[in-house]
Amino acid sequence: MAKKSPEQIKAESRGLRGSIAQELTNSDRFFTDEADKLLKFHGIYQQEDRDARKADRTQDHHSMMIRTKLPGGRLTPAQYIAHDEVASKYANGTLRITTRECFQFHGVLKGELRQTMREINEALVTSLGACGDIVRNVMACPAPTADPHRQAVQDYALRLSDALFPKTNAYHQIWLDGQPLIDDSEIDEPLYGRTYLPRKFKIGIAYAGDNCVDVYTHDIGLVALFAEDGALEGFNLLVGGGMGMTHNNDATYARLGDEIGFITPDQVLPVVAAIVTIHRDFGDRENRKHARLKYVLAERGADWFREELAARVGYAVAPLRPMPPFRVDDHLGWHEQGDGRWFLGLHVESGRIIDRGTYRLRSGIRAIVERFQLPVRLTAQQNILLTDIVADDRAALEALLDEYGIRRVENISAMRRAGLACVALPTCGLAITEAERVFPQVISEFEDALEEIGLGDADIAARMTGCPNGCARPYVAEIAFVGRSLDKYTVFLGGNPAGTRLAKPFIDLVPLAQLVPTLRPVLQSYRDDRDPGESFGDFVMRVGLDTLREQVPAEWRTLGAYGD
Ligand code: SRM
Ligand code: SF4
Repeated sequence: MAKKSPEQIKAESRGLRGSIAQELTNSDRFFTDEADKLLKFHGIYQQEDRDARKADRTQDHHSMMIRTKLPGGRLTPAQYIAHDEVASKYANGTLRITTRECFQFHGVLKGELRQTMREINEALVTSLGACGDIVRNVMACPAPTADPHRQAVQDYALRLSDALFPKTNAYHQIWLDGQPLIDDSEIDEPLYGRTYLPRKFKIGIAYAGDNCVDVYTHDIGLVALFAEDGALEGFNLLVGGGMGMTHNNDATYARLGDEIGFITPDQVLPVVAAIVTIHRDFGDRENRKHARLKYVLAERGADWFREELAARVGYAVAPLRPMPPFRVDDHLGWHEQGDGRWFLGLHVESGRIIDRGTYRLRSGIRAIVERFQLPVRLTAQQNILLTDIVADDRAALEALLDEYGIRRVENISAMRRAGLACVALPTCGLAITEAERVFPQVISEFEDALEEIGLGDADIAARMTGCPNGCARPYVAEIAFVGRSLDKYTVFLGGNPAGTRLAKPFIDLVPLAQLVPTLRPVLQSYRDDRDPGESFGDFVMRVGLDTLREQVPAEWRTLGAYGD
């Protein structure tokens, strides 16, 4: 029998049911391909531990990754503790903060999947729509604030999430009721329709001036603008950003969102919903590598898009308003919230909340959240903010950080703070190279090199991904290492610290061990020839990649797939 296309599987799924419930009751350790595709909409990825598979091909190594959906990255103390419990009981004992302010569990066995999902749900957290061809977790700047206007901006993450939530009751029936199956009645998805979206769809909300969510990289970016008295005026609307691409395929590319116009607060929900329908109706349903909204924008143009949007909402959006320049605030360290309380941003290397030797980050955060009952927020840089801390508790909290060996941000280099790495091996089925597991060492090498050449604690944003899909948004970093072939990376340079410019391919097929040594002469040039206050990314673009390429060994200079 011919394999069904993703579109056919969605169309025949009866509101994302397919055969998931039946397959849950069999003794197989894995789901069929069709069920696997639908599971993604429920926030579940079927994976195989690639280390284990390499070591022993005679055994089955399937397990599930579950991604919980946390609009604006927010969790109550009880929700955080529930996540921590699930990580111990059903997953691999770690919690993974994602680049979209969600949590992921890795290593959940199929036989325990339903119970795991129930326990997540009991904490009033869902995973429906965390993955799949649908609107994903809506991100917003997570920094707590007592300013009601800024809070209103953050609340849009929740409001948009609710408004764009799928209507199917399959999630409830499969995971929570646990009935064999179930209700085949026609499900009305007024927004999505029977085939949902052609591809994933992402929304990020930033405050003007703080680009901590990489607002130009989403399908829709909203930039909140405030009047002089602090009131929320509305949002500049950016559409058609995206990072994913494929090596050796020029038809795929990373793209920054187009600046479409300005919308008032009451226009946000209808405009965003209308844009989702534009993707639904115009996104490519034949070729998944060409299905994101960014290709509609790139091919039809921003003017066409404005007209199409106006036709759907009944008015034209106003012209873009001036914005102050962006910078990126990572929100780490101690900050006042404005209501007499404090929040503390803790650095989480590559987002992995884990206990390792005397560094007991997971136990420490759990102990702190439990003892002080602190709400938690996750950041787009894969870090965690402990919030609503009363001043009198600060000393006791600091003592707990010491007890659990948790480093303060003051003791972490600027480069490590700014770095991001995707999950990659061993769980990601698409990884070509390592990322999360090797990135800390790459940063250590940078720290040594910077020290040796006299650049000290230079603030350079580097990111690493195990393939070109771009999960750590590498193409807006000043330096990006993108998995290319076994243990070899394409190096991109020239994003800016504000995250508003795309980096360009610099050198190719560089082995992991050669990444930092190869870039050393470029860092030396930066030391010698930079203008006062000039960032590394700006320096690279001013001097030019061709000039800098002359400084690296000839063997890495051929850009092959990327042309030159
Ligand atoms: Fe991603 C696929 C992990 C953010 C672009 N991404 C995957 C999968 C599910 C692999 C798969 O399809 O089998 C990875 C699971 C790895 C694992 O073992 O956990 C994966 N993506 C992640 C996370 C966990 C990376 C991280 O280290 O934090 C992020 C989860 C975000 C979330 O909570 O929703 C994650 N992925 C991103 C981002 C960044 C963002 O959204 O801000 C991007 C680039 C932005 C974009 O979408 O353009 C991104 N992921 C992709 C793509 C390429 C999409 C494309 O348009 O080409 C894929 C592959 C695909 O969809 O076919 C992918
Ligand atoms: Fe996997 Fe590639 Fe995403 Fe990294 S960038 S998590 S390797 S899909």
